Amino acid sequence: MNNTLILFPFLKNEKFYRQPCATLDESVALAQAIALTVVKSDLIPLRTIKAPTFIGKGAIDSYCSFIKENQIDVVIMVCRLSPLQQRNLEKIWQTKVIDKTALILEIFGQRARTKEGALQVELAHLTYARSRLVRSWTHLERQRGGSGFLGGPGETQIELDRRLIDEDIVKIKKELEEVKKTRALHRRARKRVPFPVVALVGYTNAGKSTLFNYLTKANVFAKDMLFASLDPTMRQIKLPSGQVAVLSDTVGFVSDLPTELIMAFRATLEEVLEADVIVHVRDYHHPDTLAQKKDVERVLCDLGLKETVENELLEALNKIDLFDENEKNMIINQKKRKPKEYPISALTGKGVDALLKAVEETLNKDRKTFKLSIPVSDGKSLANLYQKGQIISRKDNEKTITLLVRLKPEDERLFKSFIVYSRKNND
Ligand SMILES: Nc1nc2c(ncn2[C@@H]2O[C@H](COP(=O)(O)OP(=O)(O)O)[C@@H](O)[C@H]2O)c(=O)[nH]1
Ligand SMILES: [Mg+2]
Repeated sequence: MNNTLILFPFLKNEKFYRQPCATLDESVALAQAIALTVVKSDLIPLRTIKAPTFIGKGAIDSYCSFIKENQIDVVIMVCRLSPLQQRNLEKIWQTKVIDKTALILEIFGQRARTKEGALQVELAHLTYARSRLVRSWTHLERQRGGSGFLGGPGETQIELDRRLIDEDIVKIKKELEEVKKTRALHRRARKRVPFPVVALVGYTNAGKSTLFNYLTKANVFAKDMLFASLDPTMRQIKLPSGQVAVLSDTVGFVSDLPTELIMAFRATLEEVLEADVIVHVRDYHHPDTLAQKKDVERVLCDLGLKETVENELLEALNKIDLFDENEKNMIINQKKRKPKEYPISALTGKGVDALLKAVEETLNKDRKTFKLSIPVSDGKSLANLYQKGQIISRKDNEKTITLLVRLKPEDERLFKSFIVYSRKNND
């Protein structure tokens, strides 16, 4: 139902900031982020852009039979198509064709977790639809109870007249104003997740989902449930000492993000403001890895996380397996390595333990250490303690269990009656 062909047409003579294959890889990761099955992805070098169809007739024809044989449901053109080009390609290929902006809009639409995020995405979508006069893709359609994601060509086309769009835009802008006014309130209300949140941020294709899967696979919780069914990008994990946290895979940064999507992107990323620890997953093997790092940090700072970026952002230098032995050793042993950088391979799991340990340490930075004595019979409090705190040691006596544990200040009162003594963390 969602077989996808991805094509990246680029001008041969144009100097590119990024390597075309890196852009293509990124687009594949983008498509996978909304569970499309990428059957094939190709670069299409162009001498010129053809006004009616963007790419030339030769290239178009060469995909006709492929699209048919592989039952391609959607072709993603990694470029900006005019409505006419899009329509013409759909006519020739007899399948749905979308461009990069529409793909990203779809991802943002699925990933917006806050009211503000959803509204910003809606606004970007309307603006996009308006700029193309009448074209729209799935986002609006679903809201209107249409046939849903990626139906057959033709049927997903909705004609929205410009006046209607304008009315919607005005309405949404008003709502946005309202939401912004009460933003802090909303945030506080949402802070109900009973466990600390660890957010993975970084560029698309850096390996966030691979790391997410690696970490959650080893941690299948019988009652993972709060989120699993609702939201595949949030899962419970167990940290090395047994403490429970929620891992959140955030929406990825995108190279050359279309400017009209910037606001929507930031609003969608705002969930990181609620994280207790942020892990910046970097594709350390990517030629632009430094530029990407700066980009991510700048956006985080803009979101109000300057303090975090400077003091406690953890960096996962991912894809370490792609370096040869010498390089790898150099990276791992680098003397000047900042304490917050952790070379890992999300694919093989190398280095992930050290990263997790750092996550736990960061999380517990401002916790106090307590010595507690809990009656053996009070299994409930004990279980609660294991979820809330970081257990340092445990000694089982006949009637009581004595534990050294780190707790957040706000959880202290829960275990007040069991406290033998407490001390500030000095590690
Ligand atoms: N060699 C290697 N490839 C990786 C590693 N982590 C992720 N990848 C690959 O990078 C691509 C993008 O990964 P993904 O997790 O989807 O990135 P995301 O967009 O940040 O979620 C996939 O093809 C992964 O298999 C790694 O540690 N080593
Ligand atoms: Mg991903």
